[in-house]
Amino acid sequence: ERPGEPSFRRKGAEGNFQFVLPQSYYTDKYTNIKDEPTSRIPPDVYEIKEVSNIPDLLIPKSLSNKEMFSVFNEYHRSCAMKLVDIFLDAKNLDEFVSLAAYCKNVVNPYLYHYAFSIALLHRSDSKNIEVPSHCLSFPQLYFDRAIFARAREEENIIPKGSRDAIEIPRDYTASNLELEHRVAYFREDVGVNLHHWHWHLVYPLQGRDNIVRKDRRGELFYYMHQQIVARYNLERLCNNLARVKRLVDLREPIEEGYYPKLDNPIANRPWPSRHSNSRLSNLNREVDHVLVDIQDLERWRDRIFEAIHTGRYLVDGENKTEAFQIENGIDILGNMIESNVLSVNRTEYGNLHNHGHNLISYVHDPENNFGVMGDSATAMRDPAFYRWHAYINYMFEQYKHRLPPYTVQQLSFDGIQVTKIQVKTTGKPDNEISTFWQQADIDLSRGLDFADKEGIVYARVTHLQHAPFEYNITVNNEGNARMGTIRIFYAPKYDERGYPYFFTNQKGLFIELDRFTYNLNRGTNVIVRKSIQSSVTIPYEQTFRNLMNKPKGSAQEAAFTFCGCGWPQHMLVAKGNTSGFPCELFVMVTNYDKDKVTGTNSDKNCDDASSYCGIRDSKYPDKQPMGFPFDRLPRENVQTLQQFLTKNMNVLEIRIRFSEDIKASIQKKAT
Ligand code: CUO
Repeated sequence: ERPGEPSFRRKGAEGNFQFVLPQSYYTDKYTNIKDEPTSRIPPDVYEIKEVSNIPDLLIPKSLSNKEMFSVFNEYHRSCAMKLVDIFLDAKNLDEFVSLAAYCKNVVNPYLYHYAFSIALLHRSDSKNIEVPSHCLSFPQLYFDRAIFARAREEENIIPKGSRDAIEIPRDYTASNLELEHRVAYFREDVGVNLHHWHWHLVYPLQGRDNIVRKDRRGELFYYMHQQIVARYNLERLCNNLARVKRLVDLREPIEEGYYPKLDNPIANRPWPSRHSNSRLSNLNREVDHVLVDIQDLERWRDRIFEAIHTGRYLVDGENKTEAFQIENGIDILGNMIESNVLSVNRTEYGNLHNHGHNLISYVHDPENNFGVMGDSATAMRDPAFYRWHAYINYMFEQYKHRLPPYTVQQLSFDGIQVTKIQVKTTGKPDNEISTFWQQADIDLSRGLDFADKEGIVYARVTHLQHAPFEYNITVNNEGNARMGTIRIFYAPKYDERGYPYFFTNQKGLFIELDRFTYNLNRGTNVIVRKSIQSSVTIPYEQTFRNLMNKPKGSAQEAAFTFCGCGWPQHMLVAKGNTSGFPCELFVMVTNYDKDKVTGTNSDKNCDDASSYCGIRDSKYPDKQPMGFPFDRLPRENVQTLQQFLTKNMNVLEIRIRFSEDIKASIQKKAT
């Protein structure tokens, strides 16, 4: 990239533009480049106009160019949101582009990328512009640091056409002798981490109302992270590990160490590691404006529990309390615990979840640079992430368990019966899902400074994959034609000891696989639904194909670059095991008349993964509480899943069978 070139491309038939900067935009260090002849510039030229008012960047610039930026740090966020405001205030797209180009080399590059991406997502005139892929801009945050020297070597020494993709071994952070490493393929998956980075981009913690105040965002914070913990727990059970332990006591040593083996592209040094049994400490990081004691977190936690258990919270600045209402109590609690600027009372309930990230991220040395838990792009790599979020989830559960159980009537859909469920995979026995390793190649060249701008070097990653499958669901409708919502979840059938679960223990392990509406005719309906249609995932191509170099301006390029938020399709189901890991697949049909939400938009380009990400510029498309029907304790006398079922639900035992075969999928020989 030429310095100052904004990292995005305008989409459309015209293809890509090369951006030409006004001379005055070049900072001193690039003076030699600004005098270069423009003949190097290809024909599609977009000339950036100089803005008449140079923005005041004092606040964004106060974070140095060599410091890593953290979304969990309030001061860093304030710097970024100031820049977001500047971008949002640009009168039109040309002015926005011009401002973006001006700011690119002036402010911290990581902060810039974050602020620029938020502005792109939230300006009405930039909806058709792709958000730059985080993994292409900062590959160091996603791939083993060892490959970058090799990538440079390939690019320098090996001529185009003869380069091979650089394979990243699956065991690069440890080996399976280290128990926690058995689930490293989940924690370190590129798609999983991209999803988490993207989710926090769509739901920033502070900023203007149209950025922060999104429908049920506090509830979605709870639900999306609850599902991550449920998915991680299932993955652990498949690998003979017990469910993750909550980080209950902030003063106990944290058993799990973590060695990221990643480079920090901004600070230009490796990410710090955490050795086993490290203890959290109070933080006093003057430069990052972080001053927080463990005791602060304990106080906020206790106050939040008091609010949960009394069912009332203290209103900010007033000597009165308000009750959590059944309709939005979980949303209020989500904002409070996270905590974002919508929190009802930050003085009283503080900044619990974010400072948990901060405390853990500085554990190795409270006076040094933060570790992977401090960045939403890398946090999910660390076993401590799941311990902290399992604890946060426990707080939400405490609230949910105080709500009245759903009655049989609330759960039922009169005249509707789910009579049969089948899961089919081509070439496999019925009701078996097949998993294996797959390899994909990712272009590293965009995020690295290669001398040869045309050079491409691929990293070859190995990730979990499953064979595509379909659900066949038979539903009997005794009434007239009507619309139903089909909800599909699954959970492990047996616990760590091989015993069946009590419903109260199993309900938190249910993982959403899909939710969709279906027009039910009178009589028998056979609903066929494919795994790739899932409402929790984005397509495989969106994770991997858009990480490859595509022909400029091609249809392929246009198709996969929107909205990166969504669980990656290749991680839809857990790994299982070689003998066929038993799970229970649950299907429920509910009445769409009660589920439908007025005022939702469909955004065909951006609603693939609405269950975990919502829909852009729209209300959350389901009226039921997120996680329904597993979010509350069951009615009296229900001890097992079978006892919980009403006629509009059914359960099927499935097996997930893993094979060690490695299949090649999207592989490109580098050119
Ligand atoms: Cu996503 Cu703690 O919120 O990482």
